[in-house]
Amino acid sequence: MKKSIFFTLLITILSFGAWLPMFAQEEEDDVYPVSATLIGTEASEKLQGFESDDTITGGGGADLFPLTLGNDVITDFDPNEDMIDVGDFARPTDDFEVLTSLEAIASNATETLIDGILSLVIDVDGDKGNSTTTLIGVILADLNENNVFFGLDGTSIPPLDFTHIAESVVVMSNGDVITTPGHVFGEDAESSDEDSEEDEES
Ligand SMILES: [Ca+2]
Ligand SMILES: [Ca+2]
Repeated sequence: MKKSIFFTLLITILSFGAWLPMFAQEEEDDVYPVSATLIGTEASEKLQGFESDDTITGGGGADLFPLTLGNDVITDFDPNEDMIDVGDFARPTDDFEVLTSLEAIASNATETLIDGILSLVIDVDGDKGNSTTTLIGVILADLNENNVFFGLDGTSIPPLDFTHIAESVVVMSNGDVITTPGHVFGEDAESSDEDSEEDEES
C-alpha cells in the first residue's frame, strides 16, 4: 500500500513538473510587440513593422514599406522613389481584401492635417481592427501604379531593388525592448542556421 501511495505521489509531482514549462510557454506567448521604431539609412531597404503601432522612417534610397496592422506612421514616403506594399490588405487569400486598387485605397483614405502637414491616413483593414497607416506629407494624388504594390497577379515580391533590411527597435508588452540590427538583405539568421546545420552533418 505504501508503495502505491509513493508512486501516486511521484507521478503527481512528475506531471506537475511537466506542466510548469507549459505555463511558462503560455506566459511567453502572451508577450507581443506594442510599438516599433524603424529608421532606415541611405541604403534602399525594406522597412516592415509589426502588428504594433510603428513609426517608420526610410531615409535615403528607394525604400519599400509593407503595410502592417496597428496604427503606423511613415514619416518620409517619397512617391517618386519609394513604394508601399499593400499586398496583405489586397489579396483575397488574406484576411483583408480591402486595398485592391487605387480606387479602393481612395475610398479607405482621408487627407488630414497632421502638425500642419497635409497627410494621407489609410484605413488598411477596412475598419475591422481600426488599423491605419499614415503617410506624412503625402496626398491621394501622389499614389500611382508605380509606387503601390498590390500583388494581385499572384506575385508577392514587389519590383523594388532593396538591398537592406532596416533596423527595428521593438517595445514588447512586458516592457522589454528588442533591437534587431539592420542588415544586408539575404544575410540573415536563416543563413547562419543553415551553416550550423551543415557543421553538424559534417
Ligand atoms: Ca533607406
Ligand atoms: Ca504596424
